[in-house]
Amino acid sequence: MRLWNQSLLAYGRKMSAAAAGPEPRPASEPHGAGPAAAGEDIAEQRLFRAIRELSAVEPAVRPAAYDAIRSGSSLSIARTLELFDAQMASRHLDLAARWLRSRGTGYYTIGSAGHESNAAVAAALRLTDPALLHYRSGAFYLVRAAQANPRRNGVTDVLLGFVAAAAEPIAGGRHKVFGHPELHVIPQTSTIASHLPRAVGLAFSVERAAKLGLDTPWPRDCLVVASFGDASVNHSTAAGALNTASWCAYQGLPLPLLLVCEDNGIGISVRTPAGWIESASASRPRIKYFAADGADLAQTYDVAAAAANWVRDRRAPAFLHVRAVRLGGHAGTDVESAYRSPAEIAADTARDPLLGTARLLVAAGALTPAEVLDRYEAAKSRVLALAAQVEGAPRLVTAEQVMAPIAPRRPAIVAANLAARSRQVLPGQPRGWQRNPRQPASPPPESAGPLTLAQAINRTLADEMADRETMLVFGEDVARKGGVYGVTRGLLKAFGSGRVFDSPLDEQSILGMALGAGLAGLLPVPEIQYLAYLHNAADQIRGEAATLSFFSRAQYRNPLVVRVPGLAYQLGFGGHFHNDNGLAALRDIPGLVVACPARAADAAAMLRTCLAAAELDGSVCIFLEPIALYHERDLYEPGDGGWLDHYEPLERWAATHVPIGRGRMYGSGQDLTIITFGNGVRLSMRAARTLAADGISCRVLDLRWLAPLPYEDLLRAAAATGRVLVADETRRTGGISETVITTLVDAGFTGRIARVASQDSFVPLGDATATVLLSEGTIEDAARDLVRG
Ligand SMILES: Cc1ncc(C[n+]2csc(CCOP(=O)(O)OP(=O)(O)O)c2C)c(N)n1
Ligand SMILES: [Mg+2]
Repeated sequence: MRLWNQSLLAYGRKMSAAAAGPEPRPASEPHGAGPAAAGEDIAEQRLFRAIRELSAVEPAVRPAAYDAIRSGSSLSIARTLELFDAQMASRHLDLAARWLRSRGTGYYTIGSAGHESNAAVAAALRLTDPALLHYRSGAFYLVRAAQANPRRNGVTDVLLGFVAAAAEPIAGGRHKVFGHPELHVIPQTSTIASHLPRAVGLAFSVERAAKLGLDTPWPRDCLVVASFGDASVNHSTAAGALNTASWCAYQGLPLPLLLVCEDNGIGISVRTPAGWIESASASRPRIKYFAADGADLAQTYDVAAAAANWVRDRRAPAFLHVRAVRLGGHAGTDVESAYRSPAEIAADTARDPLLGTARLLVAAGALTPAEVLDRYEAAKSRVLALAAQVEGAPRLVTAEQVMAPIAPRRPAIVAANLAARSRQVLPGQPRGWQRNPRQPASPPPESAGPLTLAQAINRTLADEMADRETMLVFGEDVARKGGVYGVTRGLLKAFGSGRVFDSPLDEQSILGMALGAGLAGLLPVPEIQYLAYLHNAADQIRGEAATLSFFSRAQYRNPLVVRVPGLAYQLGFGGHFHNDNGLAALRDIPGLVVACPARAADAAAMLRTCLAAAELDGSVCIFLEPIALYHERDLYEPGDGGWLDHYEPLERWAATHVPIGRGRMYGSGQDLTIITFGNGVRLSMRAARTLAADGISCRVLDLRWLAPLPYEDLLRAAAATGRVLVADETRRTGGISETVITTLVDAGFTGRIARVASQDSFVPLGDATATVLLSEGTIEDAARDLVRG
């Protein structure tokens, strides 16, 4: 034990002299350090000195465990001692992290030192209040772990995270995050504030579920707690989330959300202006502001309890501002002395939450200073003993192990779900859509004649909403207006404002709402009004939705189908933002499903597949709808109705099921395979007809799924003719054709390949549009070159 302390202290000394930069690999460093290092951890020495100097009260009789720690506080002495133990264990976890790092066995050193009063916030809440936590939440986590039944050893959980052990309970060695389903702590990414839109969405959704008579994983009176740092408040994601919380509460929507700002006055090296958090947060409409001194555990507990009661009882948001300090720099690699004066650093020690709690306990006569120090050393021994035990824990060793939870898929179960629904209702019997009391008796869509793409999506949404009671449709203009293109028309009337509603104009909030809804057990189908506007909120897909399963070993999932009208060729409504044809930002996200139906029949089947996959497997799906094809009716000639499809009756849904990653072949031409998707399907089919007149017979493969690509279909289609032309409406750089060709080459295709794509340009207004977009003529020319050239 002594040796560990010494090596740990030596490491602290070494790091204070190290240069700033990425975490060093201490491979060359000897394990352990000499006894000369002992006693050089300055911050700890200052803490010891301050504790020794506390003026001890020696009451004739020790106070009772249930006595208040201080007159007027609702925190008892017994509870203070428990929380003090959690605070100290958290502090020792920070030191253990640095010690493990110094030995090359740990990989994460961002600590909680100075923030340990969040133990009191945890104590003021319930185990079953879902928590989305800041990365300095060690003490909060330990208190939560102790609240569990049976009680968990949170220290071991955190240590396993430091060493990236496969047995770590939440991320299984994939990251160091605070999380555990039994503790209702949902893991967060390192992207500051990115969890706040989800937290707002979760608070909204627990209430919305109750309104709809649906269960969530949490009790009816739960609240959602989300914590974050002071610098994070400046992030536009935080600003958007706070605004949306305010926007909801302002119009009386219930939103039980406790926002906890742990304000240490600095973000890495950038100071937060004095008074800024209070000024920026105390006057937000309908978000009640509370403030507490994090150096004072009793005050923090009392204020946190008041804030929690306020949120729980009123089902309204509150902002709890806890003033903290940051001890030991931003992370183990941070040389704080480069940007803070010694006096500033020393001043923080006086506000050390451990000292504050020691002061409370000594003043109450519950402990003497010597007993505090003994307790501190005992806690250190326990944590370091556990740290030594986890050092050799097995890690993830194969890519398969690492990747297993990215997007677990069970296509057979998805297909069976659709088949079971086919069997549920006999032909001729009313089904969900018609049984819905809000739905005026209307003929089923299959008897309505051939439909456009937009109509088919509309009818499918209605059919699915009727059968899937957890499904919500929301976004900008989707409810009252029924969508900019009418795709959600009639849904509000049929299913009510509890399930179909307009959102504020903030894509991050829309997606965050969806992420929260998914966690609450709902099936969110948000709409992002145009593909161009997905980009300003892309992190909610890339960083949040797509990673949750990965960082939680699939214990948490993000069932999600985001409808995104997009792509180009809109006549009369031009310009880049309504014709964005860039998909690169979606294509590289591990596990993400990107569906792109070109016609009505595929849209209906693929949307059903996405919804079933989201509900059953937690799949994160982007449903990309080519706007230019929404209302298209014809294929070759005006009036031919070649782009319309009949809506399949329910009893044929199993037979017409389109699994994720299956393409669709048109024709059986022998000269050339055109591989395409979206608008390119119609362009290519028209080109193929012209080419046929020239004696070139083509087949056209519609990929339908842009992620994952229909691998088997792709290879089969290419092999069928030995010549492949990729007709890609996205840009040449980063577009779909890059991945199609790479896939074929990787698979050993040795035939001829060429591609035509849109220019690496933004899309201009007016007739100039045609100069940058893939055209039918370009496809024809390239096909002739490929076959004859
Ligand atoms: C979006 C984003 N930008 C930058 C970073 C890098 N970064 C990590 S922590 C941090 C400062 C956060 O400060 P604050 O919110 O005050 O939390 P504290 O570390 O002080 O507790 C920064 C800039 C990040 N993680 N996420
Ligand atoms: Mg800070």
